[in-house]
Amino acid sequence: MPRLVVVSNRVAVPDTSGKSAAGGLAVALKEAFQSNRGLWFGWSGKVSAHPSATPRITDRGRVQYALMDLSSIDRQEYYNGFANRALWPTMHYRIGLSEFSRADYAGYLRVNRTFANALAHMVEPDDLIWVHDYHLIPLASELRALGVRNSIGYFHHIPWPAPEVLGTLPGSLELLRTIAEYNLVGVQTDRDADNLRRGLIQEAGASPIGPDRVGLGKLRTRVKSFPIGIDVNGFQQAARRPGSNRLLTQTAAGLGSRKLIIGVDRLDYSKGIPERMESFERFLIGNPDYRGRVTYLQIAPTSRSEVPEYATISRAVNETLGRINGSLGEPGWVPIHYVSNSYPRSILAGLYRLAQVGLVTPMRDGMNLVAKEYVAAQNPDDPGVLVLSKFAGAAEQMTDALLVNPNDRFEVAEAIREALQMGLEERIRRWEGLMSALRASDVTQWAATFLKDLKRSGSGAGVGRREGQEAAQ
Ligand code: ADQ
Repeated sequence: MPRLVVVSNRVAVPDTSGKSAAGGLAVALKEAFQSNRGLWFGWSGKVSAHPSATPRITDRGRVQYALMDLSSIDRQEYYNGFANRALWPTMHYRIGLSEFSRADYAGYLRVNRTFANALAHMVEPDDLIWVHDYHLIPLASELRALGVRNSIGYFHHIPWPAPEVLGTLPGSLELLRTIAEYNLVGVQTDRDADNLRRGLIQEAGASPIGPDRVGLGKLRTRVKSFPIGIDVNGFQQAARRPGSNRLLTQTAAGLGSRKLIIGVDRLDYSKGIPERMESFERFLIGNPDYRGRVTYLQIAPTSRSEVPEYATISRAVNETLGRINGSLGEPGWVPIHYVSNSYPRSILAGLYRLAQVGLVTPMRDGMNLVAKEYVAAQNPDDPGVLVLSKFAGAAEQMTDALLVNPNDRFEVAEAIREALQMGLEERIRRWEGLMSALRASDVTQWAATFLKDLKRSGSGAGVGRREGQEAAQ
């Protein structure tokens, strides 16, 4: 079995008892790491005045964790800057929010080169290398320049936009050329795969080779969708025996005969939280008999607080929340409850199960795991209804949800009404359809399928390397 080398911006190191970290990727890789030796490489999340050029190694059983610190300028330019102020908004079709700076872009390329230099020394000839997400698009190109011939795959967790949108970002042509250095590129949906292939062909001059391969010079790359899933059984079990905490017990006790609508998101403008609150407001205005009979709980932990656009969305959420609760609330009833903490999976699962409606209305999302978690957590005999944005990647598989355009407050308000009034028979029929979609691609299968395809996508020797380039090893 070849060793599996995973590279991601952040690394989930298990604690000393060997207990796995809870993140989605950690769960996805658990099985892969059980059958293969493994190395997981990435940023420690820490800033240091003099970061070392070599990683700190932590051994946990068969897996080594290799962590790099960043300087504060690296964090600013690579992470807060190009990745989160330029790439993130552009990839989410928000070109008006994209802030490009040459210094940030140079920092992004510099950190990718630093990571490649550190990783290249650790790579063994048969290793299978799997790189994750938009922070690290140029990594394969930097590794190839150092003579690394291994099979290298990349999975893109966020949307890949149409070429007309990506093309607005300076540097995007270079990114397209560097992505062609991967043997396999995975995206969340067929639409993303189509967008990326079109970008490679129309902008970077690649030629199509069969349905999912393109050639650029001597490089051959497969571009395919691998919709990410969740740990379906784990979530179901957690929902049957939820943990206990104040939010869960107070929410359950405070509801009485009221119905619950739930939203759970990182606080991010791509998630459409103020727009969702306005849709709920529209629903209450159009259906006054529901006032006092339904509560909307929004859980949204703060994220990326150093990036200015995230302070703006935080203000927008607070203003919208205050306005709606002020104008529509009544003594003894607050329409929207808002909390900004993170909660363990067992608590989230319990909250999902309490809610008659899961309101998942991002303006744009790579996949959206909350939609899947909400469905998995439902009581099969009395399931709630998922209202899902058609701009979430999850909508491609979850066609039994009530699919909505999150920009249309009236349409979302109408879907909320339909969800709250839906009869048991239809709820069960839709939920069963959604569960079979979830089971068809759970997170362990997702990782296994990607790795199987990566193994088949070429050894890397002579494939995916620049013309005339000599191997350094
Ligand atoms: P995210 O943008 O973070 O992920 P999402 O897919 O919804 O979006 O995943 C969020 C995860 O965080 C879920 O597992 C959720 O349970 C958890 N979470 C949210 N709020 C929480 C809270 N208060 N406490 C604890 N946990 C909380 C990116 C892309 C997505 C893509 C994923 C995976 O933006 O489109 O689905 O990666 O590829």
